[in-house]
Amino acid sequence: MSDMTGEGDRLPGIDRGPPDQIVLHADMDCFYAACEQLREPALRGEPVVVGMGYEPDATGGAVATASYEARAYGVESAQRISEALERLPRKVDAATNPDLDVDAAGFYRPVDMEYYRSVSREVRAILDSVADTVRIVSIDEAYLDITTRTEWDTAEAFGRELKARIASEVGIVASLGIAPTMTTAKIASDFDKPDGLYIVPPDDVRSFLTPLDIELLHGVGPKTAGQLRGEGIETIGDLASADRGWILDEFGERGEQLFRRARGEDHRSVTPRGRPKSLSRESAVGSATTDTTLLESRLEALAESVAERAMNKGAFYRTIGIKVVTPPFEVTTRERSLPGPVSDANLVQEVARSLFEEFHGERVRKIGVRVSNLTFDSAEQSDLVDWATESGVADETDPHRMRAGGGQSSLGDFTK
Ligand code: TTP
Ligand code: MG
Repeated sequence: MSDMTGEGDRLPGIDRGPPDQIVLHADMDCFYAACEQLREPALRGEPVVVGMGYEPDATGGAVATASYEARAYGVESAQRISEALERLPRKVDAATNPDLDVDAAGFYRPVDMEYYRSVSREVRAILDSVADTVRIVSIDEAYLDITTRTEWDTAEAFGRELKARIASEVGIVASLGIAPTMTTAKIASDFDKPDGLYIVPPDDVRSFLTPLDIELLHGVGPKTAGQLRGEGIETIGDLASADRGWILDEFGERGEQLFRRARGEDHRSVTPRGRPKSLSRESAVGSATTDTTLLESRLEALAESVAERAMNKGAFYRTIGIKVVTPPFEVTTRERSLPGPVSDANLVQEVARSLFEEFHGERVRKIGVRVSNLTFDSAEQSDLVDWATESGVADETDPHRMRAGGGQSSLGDFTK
């Protein structure tokens, strides 16, 4: 489900994400190979392949990554080692085999995760020091919220300085993208790789995205790309100007999300991993139904499941909401805030049922439950019991249609 909060006051077509957000996406160049070159300076500037199974007696194995010098020979991540060796023989083999050219050979090294993790931690310490919030995505990739740390005019200098710090204090190269949204920042960090630094100020987002291949859009894998290409949609711009109704028919709610992202709209803000802004569960009912009993029991199960997830994460919530989808794709959300943070499955069920009352009799094809306004400190839990009768209860029912792209996506396709 998407982020339901604070979105009702923006006009269509001019919203580019949370106001004034500056997002930096960092992705290290050929990370494992860069680590090997850091540890073994003789490898710098050389073709280096990191992987398993290249020893003479080994049979299987794949390339984890290759230095850019090795990529020039056609070696790439996920390739079979046997294929990599055909393109780029090992130096040690070339030295003793007169049929091989030692100048067109490379260094092969096994994967050493422990070492790469230690390098990653050094990079993270620098990232933490220059950002308000850092979301770690993988061992070599992170999003930074740098909104209060720079301005658009100084973003490039900020990026240059960060790259220089990572190079001098750790000794590896980071490619950076800076943009008003996470989607665009990620594309930007890849755009100028290796040793990249690419800034996309708010006014340039649409023109930056328009000519790019559809597959560069976050959430579009090879399968979706194939489907889109079959319809003549090759670029992000093609998708942005495609017929919205057709996209919804073809891809459902996910289509709505992709359509918005293609148009440069992405409401996610950078949150640290493991500390989501909301937790949600939703479920489609076979074919749309008006059966209140069935829908309520579905809603209760979802409420219980969300409450359990929150409890497992040690999260307390102050806001409980529901999402109701009526055919074809009309999404409505309602939510209610409590005076203080709680963790109580019965309460989630009770509020969800009460919010659902206004939909009794409507045909519904999908429903969802969401808790938000999360806190993770148990000391903050309110001991409030009968919240509903307290005078401080606010009903923050949100009449606006839910927007795609925020918070916890039930589609799970934006963590690619
Ligand atoms: P990536 O950032 O995708 O790749 P990279 O850092 O090697 O190269 P670049 O960013 O310059 O394009 O992945 C980070 C690390 O994850 C990579 O160094 C090795 C590992 N990895 C694998 O083990 N298998 C894979 O298929 C991929 C893509 C990466
Ligand atoms: Mg990388």
